[in-house]
Amino acid sequence: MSEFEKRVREIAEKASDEISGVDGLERLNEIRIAFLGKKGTLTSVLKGMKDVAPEERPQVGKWVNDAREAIERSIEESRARLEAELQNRRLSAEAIDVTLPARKQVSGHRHPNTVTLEEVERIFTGMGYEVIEGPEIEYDDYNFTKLNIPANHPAKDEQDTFYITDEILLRTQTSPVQARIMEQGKLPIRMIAPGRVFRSDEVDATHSPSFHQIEGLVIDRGITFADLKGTLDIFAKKLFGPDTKTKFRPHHFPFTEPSAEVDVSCFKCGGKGCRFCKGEGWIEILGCGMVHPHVLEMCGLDPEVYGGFAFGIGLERIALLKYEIDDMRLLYENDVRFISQF
Ligand code: 2NL
Repeated sequence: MSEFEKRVREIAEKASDEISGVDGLERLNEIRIAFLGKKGTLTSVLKGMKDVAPEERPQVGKWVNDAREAIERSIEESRARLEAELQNRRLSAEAIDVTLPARKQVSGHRHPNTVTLEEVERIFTGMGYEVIEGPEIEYDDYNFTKLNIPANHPAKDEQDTFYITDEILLRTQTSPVQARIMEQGKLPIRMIAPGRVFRSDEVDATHSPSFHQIEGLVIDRGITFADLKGTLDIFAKKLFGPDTKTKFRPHHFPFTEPSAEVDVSCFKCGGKGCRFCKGEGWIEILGCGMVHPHVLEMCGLDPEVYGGFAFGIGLERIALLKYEIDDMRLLYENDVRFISQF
């Protein structure tokens, strides 16, 4: 055996040993470069060709080429084996256990306050009203003075609230939003002002220091108490059903004159008296009245020319009634098992 043939065989055997013991694709590539690369062991044999007698060169060339092909073949086989192993390992690591219980998709639910507010807004926008919001932090002037509740007025005591400075407070009603709109002087006005209000009340089944109001205001020439009655009667029928009757009881509010509280016939017993209406047949739902001339004046309108009516609805009160919820605190706990019943 010639010296060349022996060298090529040794190289081929060594390559075969290393390839069969390979444990990764990177190592396999290193082996390929070590034997077949530009500076590889097998390539170096070809570089020794200049020392070979010309008639023997084709034979040496054939040995080298055969060895190269054999090494390339076993590298390819190893690569295929290693890639298959890698793929199998990945597949078993990423296996999905289809017998596991599915993850629950928990979805929320609109709050009963929101559902109720949207219904009230739908009724009034349907009658041509705008929905206007304003700041929860207000000037004492807009919250009280312009609404005919001057300093030392007893109504101010009742509603006494959270002061930030002597002049700035958390609003106790949403009427300051309406006072601001009157001041802008664009008439006529047909609006409702929904939003959060604050009062220093203790928490119980029907009270909370923070709750929501929807106040309404209509200002134009020639508005009468009949407009007020007709509007709120339609509102009550749309909210509680077409058989609902309304009753206007005289009342007093500082910002309206005359003023009234509105009762609706009990939608559970139709007015006969039951546990729900505590035997009365009637349920109070809101307060209202004709806007006091002094309020109009303080908000820049001439009471000789313009007049109108206003009303205030407690959103939680309506939501509790509509959904027959007996404790206001349930509305603030935000337990989705409760919320999603409505
Ligand atoms: C109630 C009573 C009421 C008003 C709110 C109002 C607003 C302006 C002028 C005059 Cl800008 N009045 N609002 C009027 C009467 C009653 O609310 O018991 N709410 C729960």
